[in-house]
Amino acid sequence: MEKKWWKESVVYQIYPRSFMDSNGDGIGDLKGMTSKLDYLHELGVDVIWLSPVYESPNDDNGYDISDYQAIMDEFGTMKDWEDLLAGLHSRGMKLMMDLVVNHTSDEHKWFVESRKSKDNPYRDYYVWRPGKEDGLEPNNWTSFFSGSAWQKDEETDEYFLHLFSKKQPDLNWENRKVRQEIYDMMTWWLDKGIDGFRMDVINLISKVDGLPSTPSGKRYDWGGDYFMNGPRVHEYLQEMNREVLSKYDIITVGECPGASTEDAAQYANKEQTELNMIFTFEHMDIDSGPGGKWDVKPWELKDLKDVMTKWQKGLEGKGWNSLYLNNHDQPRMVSRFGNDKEYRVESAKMLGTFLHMMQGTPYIYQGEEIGMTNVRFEAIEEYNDLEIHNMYREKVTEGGEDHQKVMESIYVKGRDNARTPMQWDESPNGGFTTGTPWIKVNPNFEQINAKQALADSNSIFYYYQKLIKLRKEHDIIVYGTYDLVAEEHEAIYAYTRTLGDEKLLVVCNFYGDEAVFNGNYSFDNAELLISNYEENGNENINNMTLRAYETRVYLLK
Ligand code: ISL
Ligand code: CA
Repeated sequence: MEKKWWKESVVYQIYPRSFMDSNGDGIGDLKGMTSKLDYLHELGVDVIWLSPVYESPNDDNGYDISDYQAIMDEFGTMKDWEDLLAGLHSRGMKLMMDLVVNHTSDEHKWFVESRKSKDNPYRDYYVWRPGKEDGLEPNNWTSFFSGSAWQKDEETDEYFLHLFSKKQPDLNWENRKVRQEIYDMMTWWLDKGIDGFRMDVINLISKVDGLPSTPSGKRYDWGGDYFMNGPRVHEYLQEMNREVLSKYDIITVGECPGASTEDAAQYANKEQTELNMIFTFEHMDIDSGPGGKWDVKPWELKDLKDVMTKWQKGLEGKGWNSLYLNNHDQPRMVSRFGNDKEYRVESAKMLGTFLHMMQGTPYIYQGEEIGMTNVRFEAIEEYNDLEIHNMYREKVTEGGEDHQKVMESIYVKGRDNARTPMQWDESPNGGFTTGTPWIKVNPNFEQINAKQALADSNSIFYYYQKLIKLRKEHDIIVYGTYDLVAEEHEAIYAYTRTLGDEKLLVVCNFYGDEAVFNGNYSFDNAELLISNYEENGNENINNMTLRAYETRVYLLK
């Protein structure tokens, strides 16, 4: 397999609003990030992915951009951003910027113009349609954030499309001028020295011709089939690749909800005519029932095995995976897939091992490296996320559903679980701010914080440091071929990686009870590369008893 630096890298995602506040206004900022670069360098990560820091009215915390070439005032200045970039580069780290080009903010100058009149030169930058004769929206699609995907604009009496909030109008990618503006903007950032892009919902940019309603006949319905992996998406990405990406040695990852492994093999094809890799969502859906994200059901290990194996094998020799268990849109991984009570440390380390030993580029989300957990706020008002508020309004305020039941679903799935401030130390507000934080700090900050982790040689932090270091020492961790083993085991997820004569055996106990793993491996030498427990004398790799959430990785030669 072809060697690439972005395959050998580990990425760390920063959610700027919640990382570190330098000036006491309660909002994380660029200077705050720069003050923590030594911390990130010590962890050993190679690339920082910054969630959006561009000018934005913050309807969706920066994913609604009003100027792609300016920095949000709350986060600082362009000079602060340049200092951050220089600070990263001087430590040998790289910077990946978020690229949000499926939509802009409705306060972007293009949209301000576009809505003025039907013959405005910017009209066709967005997706405008007249309503139906009966006064209904142009079609029955719902937005990701509840309600119709259309908003009527009084100025011209037409509707515009917004797959996300009504302050996030969708750009019209069919318009060549729109694409050119985006490519020019990307080139401008690349020429400032950035090292790559994470592309927000990039597989939604091409909509099916005619924007048809779904066949269900429902007044509002999920229209994903008409805009996920749409008819011209590969054409657009190949054009972007030719005109921009191929001219730089960068890392690119496309966020692609609803993409199959076949789609991914095209987006992340090994000829590299589109992107380096994509984010899949399939493993993020295993705890959702037929009603979608908020229809919470317990996840099953069998489903996790099926989905992860499908992606590992599905891209083998064809593309490249990205590996993640949480981000700013998802609950905390230790609360979701591990045990955030008595086995918090053990299970966080197990999950990290499980992920980092697979084939693909691992992504760490801020706070994951210290085992931060989900949060339970009493009142709906304590939440900030518009997805949560829109859903609550639709279900409880308007729909009459039970308040407590909906709150329970927020405790499990709400995006704000990931957005509470980074917990740096045991001082008020976890050392995140000297002021009042924009969203409350998780009350467990006195026990769980970076200062505590740095003082404890057995911490999750140092365990992650070791995982990252192992990746640099063993090609097999990056390039080895994946195979699931002990497929039917109900408690253990085990797999091997193979490269030349070497084999890696990764065994993970996903539960709090002891579990036995039986293998049939012949080898001259088995080296324990990493484990989250002290060795216990039971080192026969063909018959091992794993303690609660125990994980072990052996190199067999
Ligand atoms: O968060 C989700 C599940 O609740 C997803 O549906 C998410 O909205 C989707 O993956 C797109 O996410 C990205 O684009 C959104 C933004 O709100 C997210 O933060 C971003 O990651 C719109 O820009
Ligand atoms: Ca600040």
